[in-house]
Amino acid sequence: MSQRTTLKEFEAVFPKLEEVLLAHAKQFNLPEEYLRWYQKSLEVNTLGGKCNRGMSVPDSVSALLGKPLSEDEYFHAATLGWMTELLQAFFLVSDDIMDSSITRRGKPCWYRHEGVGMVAINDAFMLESAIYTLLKKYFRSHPAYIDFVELFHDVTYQTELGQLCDLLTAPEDKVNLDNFSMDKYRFIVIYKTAYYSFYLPVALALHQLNIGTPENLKVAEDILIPMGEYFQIQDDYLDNFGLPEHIGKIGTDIMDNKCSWLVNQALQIATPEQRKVLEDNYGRKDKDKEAVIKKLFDDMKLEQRYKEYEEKVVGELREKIAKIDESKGLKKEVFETFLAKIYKRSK
Ligand code: DMA
Ligand code: MG
Ligand code: MG
Ligand code: MG
Repeated sequence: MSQRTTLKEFEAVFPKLEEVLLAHAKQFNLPEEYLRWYQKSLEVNTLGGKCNRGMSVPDSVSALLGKPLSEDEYFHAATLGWMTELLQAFFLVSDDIMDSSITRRGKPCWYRHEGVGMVAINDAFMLESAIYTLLKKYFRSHPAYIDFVELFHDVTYQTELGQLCDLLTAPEDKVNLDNFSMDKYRFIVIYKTAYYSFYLPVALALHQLNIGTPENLKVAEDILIPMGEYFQIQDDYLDNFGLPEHIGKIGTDIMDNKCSWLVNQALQIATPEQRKVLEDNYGRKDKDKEAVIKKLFDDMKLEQRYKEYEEKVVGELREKIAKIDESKGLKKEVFETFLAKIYKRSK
């Protein structure tokens, strides 16, 4: 029987990794006060999240082995998990600058911390570099070392492609609703979210166990990419319908002119009058115009539309999972566990 990790157990691994990262920086004679800066950036940006992505690595390794992990297996799986959290930290620090966000995980975004500002850009790069420092330290002699390195590089690039499209479909100065479409939307969310949030943790687990064959990776990708698409649709839904106190961040999609799931759904069903309301109010840095759009989304019953979508997509995902052939080393449980973590999530 496999065993699920707890946030407490997972978080208990972080101090060791932090120590390794600080010792590594110290080797370059980084002055003490800047070492403290790096430490603060690591702690503020990497800790305090739900760690769904990170914990999915040990959970997947345990499910694939069908047994609880030894101390050493757990440490290595959790270390790979923390690398996904570092990648996430790198993306979030940059994403919050680009999206002009206010809060993250219930606190001001890192670039809005006293004295940080645009130093946050370099801090983001250093969070990314930390992945490779840890990978080299703990996995240099693992048979899949180069697969790990290439996986992180490929997934980072895929995420950057998604972010590019997310940003370019949302110009600050000109709103053009014709620019949005569900095809573009799918591209954006698959690349900016699904690869690093869903495919990455499971691919890492497969490589840790040396069963990251092209066949296994392909089966995993075919389920995890649609699962990640669903996850980002939840994120878009929560941006408007979630409670900031509960989701830890204040939604910005309407004011940011984002090609979000909600606006795409609204465009599909809008009457000419409603389309005019969208044209006149969407994507403006103006609280009153944002409120007009929020009201329109309520009137258009987008919350209910989202709930219908959720039931449909979860049914499809469960069907796909049920069809997995477990004879090549993959386990249905890997995907069932991941899906259970996000189904009907409210944060
Ligand atoms: C998330 O997009 C994608 C990345 C790569 C961070 P988002 O801007 O919708 O995320 P959030 O709502 O957390 O700011
Ligand atoms: Mg954002
Ligand atoms: Mg964004
Ligand atoms: Mg969002």
